[in-house]
Amino acid sequence: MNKKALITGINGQDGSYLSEFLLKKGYEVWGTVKRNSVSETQSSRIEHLLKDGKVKLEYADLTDMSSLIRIIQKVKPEEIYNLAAQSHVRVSFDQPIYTTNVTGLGTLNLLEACRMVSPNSKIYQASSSEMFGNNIDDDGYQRETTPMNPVSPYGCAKVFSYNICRNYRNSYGMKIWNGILFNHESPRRGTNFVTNKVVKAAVRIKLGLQEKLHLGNLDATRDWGHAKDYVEAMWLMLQSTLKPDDYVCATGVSHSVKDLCDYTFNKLDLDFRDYVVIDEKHMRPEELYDLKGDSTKLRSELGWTPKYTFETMLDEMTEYWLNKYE
Ligand code: NAP
Ligand code: G4F
Repeated sequence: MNKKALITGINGQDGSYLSEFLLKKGYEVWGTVKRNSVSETQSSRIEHLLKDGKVKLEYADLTDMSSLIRIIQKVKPEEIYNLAAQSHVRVSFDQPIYTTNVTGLGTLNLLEACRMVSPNSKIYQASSSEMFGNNIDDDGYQRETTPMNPVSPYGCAKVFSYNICRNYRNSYGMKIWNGILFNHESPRRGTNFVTNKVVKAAVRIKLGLQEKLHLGNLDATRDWGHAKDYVEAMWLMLQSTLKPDDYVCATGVSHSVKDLCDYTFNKLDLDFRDYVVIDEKHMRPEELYDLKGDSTKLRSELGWTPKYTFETMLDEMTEYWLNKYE
């Protein structure tokens, strides 16, 4: 019998890559989607997987525990990947209560649903480097032991989820892993996150479809990896024969938003300084300045290695937008 996996937020960037990854491994893949008035939108990233019923979808919302109980009861999955969230940091300042309800309390709804109807399912929780805030160890990295000091409503909600997962693991012996993932991107990344926003705009400028690119803080640095590499890390955690644990997943290399602009525009024979406009609208009330992760634990205990670099990832994203417009 094939193993069954349930992915919350299956139509997100990570959900779509994880579905492809698990299907290749022979899993029966189930996913939850949030109802949208435009039905194409609610499954746009996984349209290619819906043909032949490869992936099975159910409506559910992290804020509606009854919907979670219903689907977990129906599927009884061996593995649950909790990827659903209001995942945009800037938006979390505009919608702090909604973000906390979904990204924080939503996780508790899922844990309770699981404890009631499928306590033996293994659970992956999508924790985030945003939880560290501006805390950095003396050697310049963040790792599993770095104290958490979130600087956004999103970060605060993720810290709650991280802690409640550890609490349910310790209190009830539930098999729960926190993957503390640093930023990961791809052509499927929402275009309101900085990487895909920059790449899409650079291509449009090159093709004469756009004149300027409005951005916020160019000095912030991030450890950017590729989502395809990171979904493999999620799966590796749930296959571990060691006790359930928390793992940082990162490339260990960081770049500034300025470096990102420089590399992307240069590849298209453009100078970003001619096009980028600094716009207060994209600044955050509190900024997380620098992220660089040490994933030694994940690499040494579970054998994870990323295949993409910052440059090969941006090349793939540029190629995607060029093909799309040409
Ligand atoms: P994403 O593209 O924003 O996908 C999030 C998914 O969650 C979407 O399918 C979204 O549906 C769904 N969702 C939103 N609110 C929901 C609700 N109330 N109930 C059920 N589903 C809901 O995010 P991602 O980049 O794939 O990230 C996956 C997870 O990893 C998220 O939890 C994110 O916070 C976390 N994370 C991401 C990164 C990163 O760099 N990508 C790093 C660390 C952690 P709609 O599209 O219909 O809104
Ligand atoms: O691309 P971003 O919006 O990603 P951010 O805030 O780091 O959050 C992402 O990564 C987290 C992991 O650390 C995830 F948990 C979270 O779900 C999400 O996937 O912004 C990156 C940096 C920030 O410093 C921001 O201030 O880029 C800066 N930035 C500058 N101009 C901008 C812009 N960000 C966005 N989104 N849009 C701009 O115009």
